[in-house]
Parts: sequence; structure tokens; C-alpha cells
Amino acid sequence: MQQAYEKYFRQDRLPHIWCPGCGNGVVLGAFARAMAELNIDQNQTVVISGIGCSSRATTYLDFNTLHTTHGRALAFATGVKLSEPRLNVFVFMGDGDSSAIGGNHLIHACRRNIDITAVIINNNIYGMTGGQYSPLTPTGKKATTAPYGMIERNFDLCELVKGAGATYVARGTTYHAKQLTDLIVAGAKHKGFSLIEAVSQCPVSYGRRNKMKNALEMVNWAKEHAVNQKAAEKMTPAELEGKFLIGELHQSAAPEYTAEYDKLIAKLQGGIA
Ligand SMILES: Cc1ncc(C[n+]2csc(CCOP(=O)(O)OP(=O)(O)O)c2C)c(N)n1
Ligand code: SF4
Repeated sequence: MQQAYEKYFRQDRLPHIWCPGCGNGVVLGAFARAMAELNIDQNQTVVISGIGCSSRATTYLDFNTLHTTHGRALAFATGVKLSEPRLNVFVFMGDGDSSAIGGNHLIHACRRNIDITAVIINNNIYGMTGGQYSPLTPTGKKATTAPYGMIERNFDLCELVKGAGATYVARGTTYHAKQLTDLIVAGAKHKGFSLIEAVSQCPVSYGRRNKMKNALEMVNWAKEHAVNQKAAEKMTPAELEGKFLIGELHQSAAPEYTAEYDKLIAKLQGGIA
């Protein structure tokens, strides 16, 4: 990890701004290890984020980075990938950033199957702005905007993107950090839109409000409630009650957007000549 830390983080931008116990650093650590495992060329790699605590990732990561606007990371990423399809394009988003204001960009990136790897850090809340609920805040949980408990049903992010056409869908947690690295590696290798949901903890804006006193309690919650997808196949619905699945949840093949775009250009140019 020491090598990945020195190679993939901008040392001059550290220390980071995150609260003690925040899960963002664990996800970034998993990402850096994934980049090391892929032996990725930093100059051929672009990392893009929106706005939020999680989106500060692009400040610290030493790649070509774009720290964009709230909810629009995938729109910028689509532009970058279309302009130069050979680049490796990664996106970091928060749960609010990706599934509320950026929800439309998300479903259409999935539908297009554009070759981008998105890591969504799901801490169940708008962390940066002090704890408003997001579409991923579980029903019944408290937020500044739901002081008596959330009455809406939350999205299952992985099911949402699968339904929208993503061709690689996985979920990990900050407890299962090694697995998270492996999922990011597999997502990066996959040709098409890959989404990795990283279940994470915001002890400050979510935990304290929802009877989880500290980061350790939150990480232990993930440990106790996550079930590997393969193990889940052998479990009964009653045994799975209240649990969530981790691992590779979906993989399929479909035409990739920039490849289709290039084919169209070649066809039209062939027609003109
Ligand atoms: C267009 C716009 N609307 C609202 C905001 C205010 N804002 C900044 S971050 C944020 C929410 C961040 O929550 P999330 O995306 O879940 O990321 P986290 O901070 O939890 O990592 C909001 C609403 C903004 N910056 N721009
Ligand atoms: S507010 Fe929450 S998400 Fe933001 S840095 Fe603090 S712990 Fe992390």
C-alpha cells in the first residue's frame, strides 16, 4: 500500500479534509491498490468527480482529474471518453450526487453502455451539506430533512443501474476493502459501463443521527449485514431478510457506445469517399 499511496496520491494536497472515521479514505485506498494492480498509465487515465465529500477524491488522486459540478460528473466523463476513447475514464460520485441530481446522467450512461468505470460511495446521506436524505437513505432512517424518519422507499442502486443497462454491476463495502479493490479491477477491465457501489460510512451526518455512535459500529454493521452474492444463492429468503448483497451482481455483453460511434463515423466517411 505504501507504494500505491506514494504513486497515486498528490502528496502536496494532503492531509485530506475528511472527518475522522469517514469511509472515503478506505474507498480511495482500494482504488489506489486497484490502479497498482492494473499497472495503469496515469497519463492515459482521467478521474472525474462531482461535488460532495466523496467527490473530493479528485483533489487527492494523482491522475488527470476533473472536479466538476454536483450531479454532472458523468456528463463530463462522457465528453472526455467520446473525445478520446483510448483514455481510461473513472468517475467518483456520492449517493446524492449520482442518484438524485445526477440520476438522469446515471441511467443514460448505463443505457449507452459507455466504457466508463464509476465508483459510487454510498454513505446513505448528503454528507457535505450536513445530512439531508438522498434517494439511497433507507426507509425509516433519520436525516435533517427527515427528522422523524424517511417515509420514501430507497433505491437499490445496483438494481437500478442493472435495469438501466449497465453491463458490470458490483457492490463492496469499506469493511471488505480487499474485495472492493478486486471489484474495481474487474470493473476497469470490463468493456462497457461498470458501476461499483461502495457501501461506506459517514459517522458525522448519518451515524450519529441513526444510533450508530462511531465509525467502528458502522463498519461492523456492514460486516454483519453484507452477504456475498454466491453465499446468498444457498440462503432462504428468511435468512436474507435485512441483509444486502456484495460481490459481482451482474455482468453482460452489449455494444459499447464509443465503439459504435467510431463505426458510424467510419461508415459515413466510407460513404463520402
Ligand atoms: C447544483 C448544486 N446543488 C446543490 C449543491 C449543494 N451540495 C453540495 S454537495 C451536496 C450533496 C453531497 O452529497 P453526496 O452526493 O451524497 O456526497 P457526500 O458529501 O455524502 O460524499 C449538495 C446538495 C451544489 N453544490 N450544487
Ligand atoms: S461529513 Fe461524512 S462524508 Fe463528509 S467527510 Fe465527514 S464523515 Fe465523511
